[in-house]
Amino acid sequence: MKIEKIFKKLGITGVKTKKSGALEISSPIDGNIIAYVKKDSKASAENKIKKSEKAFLSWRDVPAPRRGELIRIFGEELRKNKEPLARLVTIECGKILEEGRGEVQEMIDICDFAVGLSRQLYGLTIASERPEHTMQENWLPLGTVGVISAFNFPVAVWAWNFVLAVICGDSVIWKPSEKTPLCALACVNIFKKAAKAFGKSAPDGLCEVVVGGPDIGEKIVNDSRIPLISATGSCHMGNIVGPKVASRFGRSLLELGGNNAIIVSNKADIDLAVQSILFGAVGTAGQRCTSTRRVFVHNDIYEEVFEKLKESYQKIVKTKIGNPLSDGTLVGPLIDKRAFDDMQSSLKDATEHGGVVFFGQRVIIGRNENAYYAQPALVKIKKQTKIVCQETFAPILYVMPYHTLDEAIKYNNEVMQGLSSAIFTTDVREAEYFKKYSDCGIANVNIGTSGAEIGGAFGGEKETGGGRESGSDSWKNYMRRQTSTTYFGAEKPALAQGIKFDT
Ligand code: UN1
Repeated sequence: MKIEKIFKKLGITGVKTKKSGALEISSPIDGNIIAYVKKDSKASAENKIKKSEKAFLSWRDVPAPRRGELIRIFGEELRKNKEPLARLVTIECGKILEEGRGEVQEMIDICDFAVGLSRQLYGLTIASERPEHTMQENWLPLGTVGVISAFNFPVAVWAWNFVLAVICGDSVIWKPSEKTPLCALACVNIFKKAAKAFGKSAPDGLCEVVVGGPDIGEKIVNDSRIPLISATGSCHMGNIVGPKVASRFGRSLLELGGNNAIIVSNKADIDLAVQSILFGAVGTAGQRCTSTRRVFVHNDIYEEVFEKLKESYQKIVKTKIGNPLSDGTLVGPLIDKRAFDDMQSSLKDATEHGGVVFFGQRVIIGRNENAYYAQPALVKIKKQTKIVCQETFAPILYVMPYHTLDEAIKYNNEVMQGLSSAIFTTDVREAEYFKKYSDCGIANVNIGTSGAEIGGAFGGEKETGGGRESGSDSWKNYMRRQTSTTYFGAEKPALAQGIKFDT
């Protein structure tokens, strides 16, 4: 499918002609410019915020199960547009088509989840200490939600936020990554079709997109008309966003960096472990926040596991790196030159601190000098050095030995990020012990660190930001909680804590 055809299918128009001041969007597949996308000015962003605010005021009055119906239709539209949208994801961010499709499927899944949830926005009834009083908790729509998303999941992470916010009665203003605005434009068009089919009660402005750099992001972040900012990206970005939102007493939901580890016990099924490590470390060219970056292998099996990993890496390096749209490719390009340079500098640092690096070099695909493909790198290293403790957003896997489980868990927890973790073991005692003491938001047993389902709450501790998105009770982020006490007696109501106040 040609890019023009994809644009047409997804209703993206007017992006082929060069405009001054527009974002130049290039595909990491070959480095060529594919579109020019107009940036928002402060004034146009202001208009969009106003539109979102207005949309919220009518949308909050639509009953939640009806709001769910809109998301049901959106899910249907996504099913119809799955292939072109998956292709656009691949073209704009470089992940392999299979993973592009997976990302759109993740959107469809969260729609289904949200539809059911739209009839289950339950509050509590609470026992009152006073006679003839009832107490309850009401969950009410919150307002306009600001969503800031990253290039590596250009559609799914927005969808987690968007569809939950919509069933909760909120409107959303979205600032996608500057690298992937086309995906955002496509999502808005798909949503518009759903809104049209739903009818008049879906107001304009439920789904706004602002395109631009940090200045536009800052405008949203600082705006007290936006009660919640949900931001996905680096710890550095979170460090800017979090305090700014806090300073205006807004809420933030942060999903930031990860430096995820897998522990391979001497009681592990080794082949199972190797398979999962590969997907976690090499999949998405190491550009997921859940990517596996560190592996701790029990000393008794360290050499064996390392050799098996090396063999698998060798196969991938030989035949599986290439155009992410082609069948059989497992490793596509890095997003840009900067990502490649960061990867190289981390590998250099690892070498200087006792690591032995296998693979990790640049690969030229076609004659594309402006595309940055890299062999996934495998690093044999004894200790967790400073660079190992940093998140490099590239396919680098540091493999280190351990002796006791306590030691391995200590290493797992030693980094500043706390997103995902996993253990491979057939010993239930080890598995449960690990789950109890891993300090991460995700702790898996016999599956890898990446590729979470939408049904669970997604996010992590420490510098990962503490937010929880997607499944479980994450919807509560998008509503405000109200406690309500009602007196239904006819006499003078009692005061709480037994206080007497007789006049
Ligand atoms: C991200 O990289 O920001 O668990 C999100 C996973 C995906 C989501 C990743 N479901 O790997």
